[in-house]
Formats: sequence, C-alpha cells, structure tokens
Amino acid sequence: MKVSSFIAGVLPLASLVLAAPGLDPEKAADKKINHFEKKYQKYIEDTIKKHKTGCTKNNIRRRKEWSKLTRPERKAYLDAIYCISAKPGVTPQSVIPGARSRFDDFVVSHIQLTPFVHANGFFLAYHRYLIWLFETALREECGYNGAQPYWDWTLHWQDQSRHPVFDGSPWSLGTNGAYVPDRDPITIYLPGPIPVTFPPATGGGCVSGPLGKDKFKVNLGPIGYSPQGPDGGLGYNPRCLTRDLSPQLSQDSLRPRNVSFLLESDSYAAFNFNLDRAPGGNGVHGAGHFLIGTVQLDTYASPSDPMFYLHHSNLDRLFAIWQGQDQGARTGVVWGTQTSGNVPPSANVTLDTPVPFGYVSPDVPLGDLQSSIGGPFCFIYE
Ligand SMILES: *[C@@H]1O[C@H](CO)[C@@H](O)[C@H](O)[C@H]1NC(C)=O
Ligand SMILES: *[C@@H]1O[C@H](CO)[C@@H](O)[C@H](O)[C@H]1NC(C)=O
Ligand SMILES: [Cu+2]
Repeated sequence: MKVSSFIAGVLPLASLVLAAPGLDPEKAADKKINHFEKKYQKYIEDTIKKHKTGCTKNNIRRRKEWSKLTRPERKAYLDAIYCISAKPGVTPQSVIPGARSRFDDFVVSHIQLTPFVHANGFFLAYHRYLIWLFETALREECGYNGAQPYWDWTLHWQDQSRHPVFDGSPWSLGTNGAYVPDRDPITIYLPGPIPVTFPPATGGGCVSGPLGKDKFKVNLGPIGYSPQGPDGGLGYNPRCLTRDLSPQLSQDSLRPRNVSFLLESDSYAAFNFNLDRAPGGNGVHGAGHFLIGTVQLDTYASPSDPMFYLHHSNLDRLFAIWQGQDQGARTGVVWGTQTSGNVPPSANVTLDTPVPFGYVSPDVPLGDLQSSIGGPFCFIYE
C-alpha cells in the first residue's frame, strides 16, 4: 500500500523532469561531444604550430562534414570519385578478375584483408590509413584539392535520408535506393561468426542522382551475403549502386548519446569494444553500415559505395577526438590481436607489428599509424 502510493507520487514528477526544456538528453550529449571536439582541435592546432613533426598549418588536410562543404567543393569531390573510377588500377585481374579501376583497388584491399582488420588490433589503424591512401589518390591522381569529407550521423539521427549527402541533388552522393517491395532479409556473418539478419527497409533498389546507374557502377561482390557475385564475389559483376536506408537502425544506435558514450571510453580497449559492442555488432561502426543497407551490409566489398569513406572518416574522427583528450596516453597504445574478432586466435599486436594493405600499399608498422599528425598523417577534423 505504502509502496504503490510512493511510486504513484514519484512517476508524474519523473516525467515532468524529463520533459523540462533544456534537459533533452540528446542535446546534452551534443554539448558533451562539442566540448570533446573543441579540446581535440585546440590540441592539434597548438601542436602543429610548434612544428614538432612535418605536419604544419600549410600542409594539414582539413576534413569537413559533407554539409559544411560549399557546392563547388562537393562537385570537386564527386568529380574526383568519377575520375578514380575511370582510371586503371594496379590489382592483377588474374587474382581478382572483377577489379576494373583504381577505385576498385581500394575495394580489393578491404576484401582481401577483411578477416584480419576488423574488431581487432589493426581495425582503427588499417581504416585510418586506407582513408588516407584513398584521399591521397584523389589528390595526386585526380587533381582533387580538398580533403576527405565525413558524415556526422548525429545531425540527422532520426532519419538519415534528410541529410544533404542523400538528397539526390547534384551536390549529394545520390539518394536512398528506389523502393523495391517483397525483398528477402539479408543475413551476414560478423567475425565470430555471428549471423545477423536485416529485414528490408525503405529502399533496396538503385540510387539516383550523381551516383545513379548511368554515372557510377559497382563491379565487385556481393561476398558477405548470398547470393554472392560470380567467382565468390571476386568476378566482374557490374551493376547499379543500391541502398536501403533504415531510420530504425539509426535511431537505435546513432544518437548523440551513443557517440558521447563512445567518447567517454576510459581505455583504448574500451573504445574498441564500445565502437563495435561485440557480439552483435550494433555499435556506431556497424550501425553506420547497416542503416545504409545492401552494399554496406557486405563486410568485404563495402568500400564499393563512396559513402564507406564518409562513414569511416566519421568513425576515424571520433577516434581522433578520443585520442585528442590525452594524446600522451592515447597514441602509442595497443590492444587486440591480428585476426578479426580473434578468430582463429592469433598473437597480440605490438607497435612493431606490420599492418597489411594488399595492393594499395606496402605494410606499415602499427606504431607509425597512431597519431593523426605524425607518421604519414597530417589531417584534422573540423
Ligand atoms: C544508444 O543510446 C540509446 C540512448 O541512450 C540507448 O537506449 C541505446 O541502447 C544505445 N544503443 C546502443 C547500440 O548502445
Ligand atoms: C594478449 O593480450 C591480452 C590482453 O592484454 C592478455 O590477457 C594476453 O595474455 C596476451 N596474450 C599473449 C600471448 O601475450
Ligand atoms: Cu572495414
């Protein structure tokens, strides 16, 4: 009797507090993220002023959110994507018969190395350098003057189709896929192997706009789910780029609170764990892939959609922001082994362990890929 009248008295009060203006938990999380971001940016700007490495304010690449780019900047990025997709690659067709372009070289690196560079000690370093190599190829081989843009999931976490990167205008990376009814769910196997099944969402067909079927082709895959493309997904399989945006998956995992939670990780091991929340893979890393759907569900060939690079740049940005809270203790740290999800079990990585890149680069010692303003790197997320 006493207990239930106590609860009855507390509940209305609790809902009043939650509804009070200024206490929206997502807005509060946005503030926290902003605070972390400012501290990181100040650290980078202060450090490059001191010329401690070859990274200076004159050569640093300033990576921006897609919607903060001017229209000409967005056009320049698209032109660079068309250019790299039309250039011949270096991957031998005797090894990967479906590879057709310089763009595909980077897809191939990811395909070949997927079992060794996810949910393990190489994950963040491999993807950081893959993005850097791709951005460098756009600049040096395609005359692009800008930096790799990123996609901040928190801006439109309720419905990513409202993000300008998906608006289908000449200043976007295309639309959601056209709606295709009566599709089967897609089951993928994450390192483990843990099967996860995704029901069809709001699209499923070809995207339109700048990456529509008359302007852009996916050549490789699918590999990570059935039915696979020819030769297990390594054969030539030219087709339109598809997407299947899921507002639900974004709302489940890509709120500002999910990002502030990640940034509050108190160790490198915790940061790695939290971005994947293994098993199940529904942390921010997986969620960004899964909510786009189709090509982004293919753990192997996901770089076939240029959105891969915007998604992974945002993940790398959160890694850089996290490191920037205490650079001394957060570069030069290692965690994890050399196989995805440690299946099969493998040795722990050290700073001397070579990180593999396949045809796009010689191996690089892990210790050289730690700081965003040291080793080969010189970039900041604005
Ligand atoms: C994302 O954050 C919301 C709100 O805090 C929480 O309910 C949800 O479980 C989080 N998602 C994941 C995958 O951690
Ligand atoms: C690998 O690292 C883990 C976690 O730090 C540790 O428990 C384990 O003993 C290490 N394994 C080897 C073979 O050193
Ligand atoms: Cu990957």
